[in-house]
Amino acid sequence: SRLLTVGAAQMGPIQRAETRSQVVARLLDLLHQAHSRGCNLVVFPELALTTFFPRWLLEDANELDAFFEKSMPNADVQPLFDEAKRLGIGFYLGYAEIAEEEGRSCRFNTAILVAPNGDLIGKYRKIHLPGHAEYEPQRPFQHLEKRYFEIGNLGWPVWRAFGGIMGMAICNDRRWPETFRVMGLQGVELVMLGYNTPEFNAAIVEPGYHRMMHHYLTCQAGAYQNGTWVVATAKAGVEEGCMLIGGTCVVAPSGELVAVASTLGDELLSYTMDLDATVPIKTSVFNFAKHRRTEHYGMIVER
Ligand code: CDT
Repeated sequence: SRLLTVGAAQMGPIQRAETRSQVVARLLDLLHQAHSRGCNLVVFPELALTTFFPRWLLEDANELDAFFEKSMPNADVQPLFDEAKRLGIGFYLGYAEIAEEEGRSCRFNTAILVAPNGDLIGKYRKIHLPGHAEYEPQRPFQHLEKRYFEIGNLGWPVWRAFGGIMGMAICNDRRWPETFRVMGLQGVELVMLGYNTPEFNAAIVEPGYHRMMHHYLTCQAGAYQNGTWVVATAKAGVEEGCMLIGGTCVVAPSGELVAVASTLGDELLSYTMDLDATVPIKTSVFNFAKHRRTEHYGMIVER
């Protein structure tokens, strides 16, 4: 067996007035709980350093830039890197990134994976950006991810770390089977995913319980169909008047939910997983080499 104890560090709401150092203090508290439970790795949420700012139209560039990190780590976040290194815990952290690429400033919705010794293992930039690019007055809350972020340009790599094969995704990515399959084709054994999912979806009329059902459904399907563990970590609760679903969870390669958070606040969920539990699925029903029929899949990338 290859055992790995993972902490899913759910966060309650982050209000707009909360400073980075106040947020980092909360992350440190969750990290200490993870240490006391023997975690090797902690998964923090999407955009874990700020409130979910795409809910507002921000036309002032300085106001918008204040939600982005120009470097990582930076002075505000360094205490998290230092303490995680001291405790020997790796982590996934979601944040808004401004990067200088080919002479221009690009904004991404980003997650990084940091090793227990503090080294950066890898970076992922969100590919499936939900919502819209223009202000929509009929919405009680905007969802302007298509305005504020560029489509991630790093694909879905996997990394050999923590004794297994690690992958990252962010929030809306989980609803797309391609996200999991691209990593599954590379043998992924643990997909880490942070999310901010509002309870109310202005785009369609649906029963409220569908939001949580679709969250579990997609994480469980992605796990099972690729024989991988999934750790999905929410930012939850009422943030600036907008309710974010919780539902932080650990899903086994069988597709079973094996751990679920019980609150809508800061809560450390921990679970000891056996990365070898991926093997029975990967070598039987989803043995890709044996059973995939790629000659019939062309339409998936042609359309
Ligand atoms: N953060 C994020 O990607 N949230 C989306 C909301 C979709 S509704 C516009 C999600 O898929 O949960």
